[in-house]
Amino acid sequence: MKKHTFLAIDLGATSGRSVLITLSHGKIEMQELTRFPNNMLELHGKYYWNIYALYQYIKEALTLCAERKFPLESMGVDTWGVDFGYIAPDGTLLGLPRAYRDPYTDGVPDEFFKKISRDEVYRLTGIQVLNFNSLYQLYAASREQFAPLKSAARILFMPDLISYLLTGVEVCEYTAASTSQILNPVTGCFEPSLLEAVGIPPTLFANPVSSGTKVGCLTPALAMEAGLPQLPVIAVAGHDTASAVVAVPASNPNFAYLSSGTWSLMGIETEHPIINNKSCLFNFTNEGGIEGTTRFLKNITGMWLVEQCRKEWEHQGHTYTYPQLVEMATDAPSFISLVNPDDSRFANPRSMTLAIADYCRDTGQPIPQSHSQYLRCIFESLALRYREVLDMLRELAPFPILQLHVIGGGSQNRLLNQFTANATGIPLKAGPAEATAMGNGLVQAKACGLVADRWEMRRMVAASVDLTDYTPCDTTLWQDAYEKYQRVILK
Ligand code: LRH
Repeated sequence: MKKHTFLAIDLGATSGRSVLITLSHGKIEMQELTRFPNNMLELHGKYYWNIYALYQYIKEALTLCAERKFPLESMGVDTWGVDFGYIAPDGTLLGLPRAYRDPYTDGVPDEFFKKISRDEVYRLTGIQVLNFNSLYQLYAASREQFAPLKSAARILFMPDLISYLLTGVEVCEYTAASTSQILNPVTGCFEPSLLEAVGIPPTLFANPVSSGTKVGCLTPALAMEAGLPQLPVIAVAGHDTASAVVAVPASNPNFAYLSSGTWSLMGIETEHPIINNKSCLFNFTNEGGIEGTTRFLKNITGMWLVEQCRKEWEHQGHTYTYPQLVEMATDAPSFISLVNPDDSRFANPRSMTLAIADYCRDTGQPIPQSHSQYLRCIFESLALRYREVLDMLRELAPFPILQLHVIGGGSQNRLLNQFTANATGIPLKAGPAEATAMGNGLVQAKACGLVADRWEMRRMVAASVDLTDYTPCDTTLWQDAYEKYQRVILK
């Protein structure tokens, strides 16, 4: 097989990167080209994404590709879920997309359920209720009379919006659209009754297309400025978690994954959506995967807790690398204080350390006394929450779960991996850390006929990266800790 090279643009809610993915002789090579920050922008009490800055960073990556003469076959963009931008009838982008941590959706789901009940919304969409889902953002925007919504002719989800800036072509890619809670996973279409309840016309959304569809080519002006030919842009699995799941190095379906980044997404891949009373009660979601699969999963607040503490400490003059943070936690005493990572006070607090301290005080536990103790508390609590969610998943899964794959940046955290294996009692395989960018590149490879399906992609991933196995140990200690955790979260 000759070499084939693809450009993956992977945008997360705290940083973005451009990565070169090269396939040759059944193996994948990766080269990170650029990495750049992605920060929410507060403007007059509203929170936005600076999409113009993101566009600029992507342009710089394209220019670099031209300068270094990389023989790109195509490019693709994946981003975090749920957010979107508004496009005017003449094609103009109507300002900056709102950021999902903008508190404009606080309490909005309950308002919306007065129009259509929570159970009915879940029955129609199979999507977990999170106040920031696009459905509630649109309802909040409509109640706010948000001007861009009033003037919009089209709504584009983040990956599609970036692809639109690059090509001038509007598409609606399925995996990204599936996170909105407006799409019906059984019909594959936007749900008219939900759109009506929000008070917006169905024409605002294009019909969803599957991952791997060609969007178009770079606009002539952009291609010329970057010094590239008119590169094809592929609608990859636009939702970053969907791209990550593509690159789970599994050889059979009996696995669960934990995509570990700012969020921890724990779930399984299924042939059909699972929508029943229990999945509704446990608030599990049925997001779209590639090849018609369902990503049946649950959001868990992940490295966000660490990222926010780290930022705070940096402002106070203490800068730590990730490996340092892990080392600090390793040396701290175990099981002093535990928190529920998904407690709402951790969603967007002014100070994460104060929020953790408050939680410990309110639940009658010692307040962490050092940075190391905060970190230990976070990592142990995450592992215990993973156990809780994996137990729910085992109840809901149509097959036995025999292996947990931890993928994404968080899979490099050896301490947390061991804690997770101990807490869940399941064999754990860690890697690849750059699953999202790999999945992005692999869907491009499939679009040009180089790979047959996701199982071939996964074989290639397994053959190309170093994976680390973790075997559960100290299980009695962790069982006791889990019982303590359960008492704490009930307080
Ligand atoms: C992870 C993620 C997750 C969504 C959240 C908004 O990056 O895409 O799957 O729920 O961001």
